[in-house]
Amino acid sequence: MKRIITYGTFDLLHYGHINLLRRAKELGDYLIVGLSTNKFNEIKGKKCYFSYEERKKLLEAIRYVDLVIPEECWEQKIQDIKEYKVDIFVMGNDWEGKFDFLKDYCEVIYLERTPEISTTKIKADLGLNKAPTKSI
Ligand code: C2G
Repeated sequence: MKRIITYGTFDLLHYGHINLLRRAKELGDYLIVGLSTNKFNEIKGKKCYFSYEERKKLLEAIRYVDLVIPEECWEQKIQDIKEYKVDIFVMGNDWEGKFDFLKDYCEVIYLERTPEISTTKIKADLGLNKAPTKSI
């Protein structure tokens, strides 16, 4: 049983996220997703549209995802890899090289990012980057 782990915010879930999760799962048999909590997103400087619980529900509905765990800090990855007996750590290549220190604990693979889509682009295209409008 080859166990894979990846991490992210996965806000406004889109096909770029799905492409990543599908290819991550194809590398093994069991995919764990470390989902950034609301608090950790503040540390990452990310303002989420969906709450942690809402984002967790969406991820758990994806056939490629076997387990969702909270990602509360940058430093938990080594502990997670040991605790969940992870064989491969996977991230999109916008993180290329950033997690190479994990090679002491498991294989590290960076997968091609889906170029044309991002949560930021969705928000911009929908004009959601402005201050929230008052509900009428
Ligand atoms: N991703 C992708 N293609 C996109 C958008 C995202 O492949 N068009 C990938 C990212 O490379 C990442 C994953 O989907 O591997 C989740 O992306 P985000 O939710 O933006 O996660 P991020 O904020 O990068 O958080 O400790 C790691 C961090 O939690 C990663």
